[in-house]
Amino acid sequence: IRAERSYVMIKPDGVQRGLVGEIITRFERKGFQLKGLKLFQTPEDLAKEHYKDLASKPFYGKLVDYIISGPVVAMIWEGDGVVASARKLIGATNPLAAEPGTIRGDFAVEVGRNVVHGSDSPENGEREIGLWFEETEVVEWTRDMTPWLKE
Ligand code: YYY
Ligand code: MG
Repeated sequence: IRAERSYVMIKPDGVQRGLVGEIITRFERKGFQLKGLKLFQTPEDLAKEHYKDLASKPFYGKLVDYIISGPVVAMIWEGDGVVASARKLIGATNPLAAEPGTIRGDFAVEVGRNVVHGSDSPENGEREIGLWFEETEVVEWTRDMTPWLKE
C-alpha cells in the first residue's frame, strides 16, 4: 500500500503574484515530502477533465479559462494524512471565509482567484496525479530528514 499523496497546484494567480516560494515553503516546513514538481501551461482539455465534477456549475467556464490563463505549478506532496492536512494549510474555498494563517486566508480575497488547489480525497489525489503527471515525472527518493519527522 502506497503512502498517501495529494495533488497540489499553485494556480495562475499564485504564479503571477510571485507566491510560488511562499506556498512551497508551507508544505515543505510542515514536513510533507515533494514527489513531483513542474511549471506547466495547462491545455484546455486537461483543465476541463480536472474539474469535470463541476461541469454543471455556472462558474465552470470561467474556472477553466482562469486555470489555463497562465502557467501553474503542479506538485505531488506525500505523507500520512497529507490530503486533509493540505486542505487545512490551504483554507476554505472562499478566501474571505478562510482563516488567517491559511494560504487563502493570508493571500486571497475572491473564490475565483483563490491561489491554490488541493485534492479533496486520497482517491481524487491519485486521479489528479494521474492526470497531471507522467510516470517518469514522479520521483521516488528517500528523504534523509524523515527520521527527524517521524518516529
Ligand atoms: O476544492 P476547492 O478548490 O476548495 O473548491 P471546489 O468546490 O472543488 O471548487 C473548485 C474551484 O472552483 C474553487 O477552488 C474555485 C472555483 N469556484 C468558484 O469559482 N465559485 C464557486 N462558487 C465555487 C468554486
Ligand atoms: Mg475541490
